[in-house]
Amino acid sequence: MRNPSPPSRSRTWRILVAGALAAGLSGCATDVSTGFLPSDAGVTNKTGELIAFWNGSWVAALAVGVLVWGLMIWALIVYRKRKDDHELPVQLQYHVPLELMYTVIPIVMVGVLFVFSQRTIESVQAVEEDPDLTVEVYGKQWSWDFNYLDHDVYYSGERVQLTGEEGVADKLPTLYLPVDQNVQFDIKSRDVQHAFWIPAFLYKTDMIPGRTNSFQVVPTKEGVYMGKCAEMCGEFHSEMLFRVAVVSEEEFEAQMEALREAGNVGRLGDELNRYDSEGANN
Ligand SMILES: [Cu+2]
Repeated sequence: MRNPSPPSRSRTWRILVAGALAAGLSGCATDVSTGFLPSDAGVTNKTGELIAFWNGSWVAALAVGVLVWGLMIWALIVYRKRKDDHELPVQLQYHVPLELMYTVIPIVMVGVLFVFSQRTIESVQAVEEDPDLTVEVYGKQWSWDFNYLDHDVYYSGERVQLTGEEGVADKLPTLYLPVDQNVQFDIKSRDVQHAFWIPAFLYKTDMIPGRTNSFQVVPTKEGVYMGKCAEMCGEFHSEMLFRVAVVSEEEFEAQMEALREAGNVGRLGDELNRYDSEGANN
């Protein structure tokens, strides 16, 4: 006699399937057009092409997947072992045309992906001679220093303490950027390796002691975005957070003025680094 499966197991399955469906559907509801990236095409001058590249890669991968799965399923069904069939099927090892085909096709596919990747990287990494603004960012265990070089003012962040209380987000170090201006970032570290990441900008770069990594971006949409360290950098790595406020030019100038009035004049440079010129940590 067949044992019916216990009701608890079928219920578990139903819950799992419903959960997966709900997650899938709510995911679809957020934004398929951005490929579920935490951004949209208008956030910076570069998010549009990054999203297009991401989505294009998914479409290409899915097309290849469907073709391969289709061929596999077709072969499984058509060439399955039938009753009274005890002979080996035709063996095709050392079939040169076939082997050439499955060598050449993947090379062509990787080549196409390479060309599109290279084009996108070149465009995203492109820098102009004369940025509108230069911000020097230092990562430090476990916060951030922002030097607004053109205004000769600075902001020195402190570690966020995630105590579970409300209102922590309001106290995060905030990086102010004027909308529609080309900002150059000079990215550095005071101690160990960190990574400067603004998910909504779809851009992340390493902060390496003794090195400066630069990039430029034009934020094109006012708003407040989250930033974080994306390189495990010690005990309080998870509290190395900041906010990015993309504001109007007037608001930006007012914030620079506020820093000046608070006495934050000048630049917090390499003299505050924790390693010496040989790169050894002090
Ligand atoms: Cu860090």
